[in-house]
Amino acid sequence: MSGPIRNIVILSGAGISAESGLRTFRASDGLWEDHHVEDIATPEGFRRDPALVQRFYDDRRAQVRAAQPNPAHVALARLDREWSGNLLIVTQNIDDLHERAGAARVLHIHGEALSAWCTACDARHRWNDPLSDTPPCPACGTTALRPDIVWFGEIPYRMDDIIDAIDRADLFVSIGTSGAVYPAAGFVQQAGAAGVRTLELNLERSQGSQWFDESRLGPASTLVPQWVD
Ligand code: BJW
Repeated sequence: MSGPIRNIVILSGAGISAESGLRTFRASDGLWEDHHVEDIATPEGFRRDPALVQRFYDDRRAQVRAAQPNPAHVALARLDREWSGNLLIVTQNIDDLHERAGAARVLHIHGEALSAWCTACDARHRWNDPLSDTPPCPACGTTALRPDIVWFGEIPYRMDDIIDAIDRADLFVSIGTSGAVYPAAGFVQQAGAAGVRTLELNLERSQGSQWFDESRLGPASTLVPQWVD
């Protein structure tokens, strides 16, 4: 790509929230360590043992609420406020730290911890409380609420909007993600094929590192403010 940058797509992952005290997935002390991923993060696991999955996400909701945005979230929020071109933060994270730092143009491809989805009437509700209490859906009264999370085998949210934004971008920046989970892991290749410049900011090289034009390695709380400045 050459010429001025107007349109930016940012992909964030668990690494951007690590310094806010939220565990990543694939570290040695990662989130799945105490559980089999297929028991927690699949629709089949939820059908087998809904109480286990609801308790896991009740805990995650509490952790998210206790965490605070770090300098990486704050820097992206400033970029979002000040950038007059198109900008989209596609986050794989279910926390709301981008929004609490002040970013508005955020899309949660894997859902949100603080949202509940009623599988009976399809309503979504802002949710702070435990779902393991089997509360009724405020819209239809049935007890069919589940975490509003995209599990393995489910279709990530807003894929068409994301694909369009990447195709129109001048710059694609990936922050704090291992590149292990598709389709998000494939966005860099889509960007490259569309002639979009690609940059990764991560603690270590991600699985798709070879697809990026440039990789900067270090903690997000340092690299992201440096890049935004
Ligand atoms: C730091 C740092 C610091 C640490 N500073 N950095 C192709 C091939 C093979 C399989 C598939 C395929 N396509 C699809 C699949 C199946 C599957 C998949 O990808 N499996 C793989 C395991 C191979 N994908 C799916 O099932 C997806 N659905 C799907 O594909 O539907 C079909 C379809 C798609 C599109 C159109 C039409 C149809 C759904 C995936 C759902 C993922 N859900 C989860 C859990 C839910 C949320 C939750 O509970 O929180 O999402 S899994 C989990 O992984 C979570 C994360 O969002 C996601 C990504 O993890 P992330 O963010 O990268 O975290 P880590 O821990 O892996 O990495 C952290 C990184 O940060 C590391 O690199 C660190 O070094 C770094 N770091 N500290 C900077 N301070």
